[in-house]
Amino acid sequence: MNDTETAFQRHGHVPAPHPEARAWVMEMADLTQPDRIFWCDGSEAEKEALYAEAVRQGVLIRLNQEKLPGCYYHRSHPSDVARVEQCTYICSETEVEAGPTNNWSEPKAMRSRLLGMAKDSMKGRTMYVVPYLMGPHGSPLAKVGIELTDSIYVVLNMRIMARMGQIAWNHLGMGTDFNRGLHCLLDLDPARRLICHFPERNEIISVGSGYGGNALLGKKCLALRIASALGRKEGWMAEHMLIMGVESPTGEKSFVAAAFPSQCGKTNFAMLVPPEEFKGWKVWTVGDDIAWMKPGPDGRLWAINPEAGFFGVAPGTNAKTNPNAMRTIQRDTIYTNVALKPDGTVWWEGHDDPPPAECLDWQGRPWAPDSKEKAAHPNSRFTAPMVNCPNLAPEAHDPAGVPIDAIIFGGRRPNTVPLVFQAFNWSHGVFLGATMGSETTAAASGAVGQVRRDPMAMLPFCGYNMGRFFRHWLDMRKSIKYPPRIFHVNWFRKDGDGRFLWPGYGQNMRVLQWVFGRCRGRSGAHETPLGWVPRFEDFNTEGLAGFTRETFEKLQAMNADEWKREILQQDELFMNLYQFLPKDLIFQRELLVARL
Ligand code: GTP
Ligand code: SPV
Ligand code: MN
Repeated sequence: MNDTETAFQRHGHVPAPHPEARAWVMEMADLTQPDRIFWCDGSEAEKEALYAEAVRQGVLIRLNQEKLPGCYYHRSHPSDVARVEQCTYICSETEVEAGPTNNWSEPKAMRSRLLGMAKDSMKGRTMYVVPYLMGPHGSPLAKVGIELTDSIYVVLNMRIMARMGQIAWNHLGMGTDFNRGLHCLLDLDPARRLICHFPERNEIISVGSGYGGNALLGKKCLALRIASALGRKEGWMAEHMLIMGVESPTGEKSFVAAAFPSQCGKTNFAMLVPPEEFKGWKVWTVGDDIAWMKPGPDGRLWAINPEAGFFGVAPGTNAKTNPNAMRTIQRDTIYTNVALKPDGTVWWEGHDDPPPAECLDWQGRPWAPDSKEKAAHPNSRFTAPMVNCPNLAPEAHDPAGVPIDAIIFGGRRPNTVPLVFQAFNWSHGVFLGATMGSETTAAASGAVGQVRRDPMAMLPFCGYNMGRFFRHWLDMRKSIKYPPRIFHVNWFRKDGDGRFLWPGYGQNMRVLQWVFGRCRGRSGAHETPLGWVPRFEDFNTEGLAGFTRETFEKLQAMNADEWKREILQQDELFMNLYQFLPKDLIFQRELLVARL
């Protein structure tokens, strides 16, 4: 045994201080029969031992440590590169509780089926015990989870994405309120892949996938599906939202939360760098994927980012589109399913560097610029600690969170939906979120580019009945004295030739500035059937070369025929949810039809 292995082995004897947690770990170990149990403590020494072990096993490749210090490379199984919505289940006591938009399975039967699959599955392997904290230590909103996994890759990702190790035991104390997550790789056979949630037991069992949202149980499983169900009971909200701060040249600061579906621009918007013309404006990142929000004693809505890292989309990320992300991922980052260059650095489509003359693609096959296939998988990702982010808001660590002034909904729509409009009021804003549509992306397995309804960007993540989720949104208004203003955006509208009409990325600052002004009663607007919109005069186009009134009008256009079709598509979702749909939303639909 070499030194690394000795250090690695030693952790097998760290005891859990918590009797109830320990009993559950032992019960799961009895079932899965690992050769050894590794209790993660979250320390630096442990981190080094884990990386060394992952490299030894061939799970990770150490990247060029001069150019990318602390960075590693991973390829997942080619059939295991995205979330799998068809294998994701909400196992609540009743089917009604899960609602028409979720897969449901009877909890007892599903649980025994899963435990049957997990039985003996860790023989010859290590079971890692990963205690983790979602949210800043000491925050009343923070939650503890324990993930048991036989994937060292999952452990190293969880270590970046959550506050992992001793800090979680400290937060838990002798409390018994923790999420139980069991994760088994099995043989990665897609036919034996199941991601199951038991909201009533605060439990998650995931088998057969080692990828992202399927396997990092703190993220979509706990922080969205389980947490959304808890939030409804306890009067708070768990949302698929980025959180960002905007500061004006005079030092006024507002915080914004925005829900865009997977691969629709949250990371990019959260890390936005204002264009040069915006002298003195600053944007701060609080989070890029998940927000937990609760009314505060001051009557405002307060939000924390439960995560500690970014699991971001690599393709399209470069120094022009997202310089803050590029700087964030220069160190201590795990790259998954991107291309590997001969010098031990990485590349993807839309990288700053030109396509490498030669490299290995995401499946490890030789790739050259004339290759027909993509070098990086469209859902390839980086896992990076948030403390690396140059514009990280100091408030990201604040247990109290940040007060939200604006909520923005948005989707990926090549037509129909204007660049920006504002809801008339909270109920209308909830209607805008509830009726949101967006093109599907590579973040989930299945067809890409098809418009579907994705209410509040939560279709794959709401842990209970979507109709009741809308009701909860409407009800929240009663406990928020100063509700955030609600907006809708679409960065993705195209012209007749299929080109984006809006430059996007840093230029989204112009939309943000209008939103900021609206929250302070400053920006002008005029009323339309869809909501309040900026006139050309109300919208800052200074320095935006070649951007004319005509382009602006194309971006903001509301076409009656397109909107007829849109309302019919919205009706489909409403019909599906009919018996659970709050009357207010049906009323909002009638009002919209009347206005149009
Ligand atoms: P998840 O991590 O899957 O939840 O995604 P996300 O919402 O954080 O999406 P992300 O910011 O990673 O963006 C996904 C893709 O959209 C990337 O390829 C971006 O380059 C692209 N994108 C982001 N913002 C814009 C924009 O303003 N305009 C255009 N045209 N594309 C954008
Ligand atoms: C998403 O799909 O919305 C993600 C990536 O943020 S995953 O963690 O895989 O869910
Ligand atoms: Mn996401």
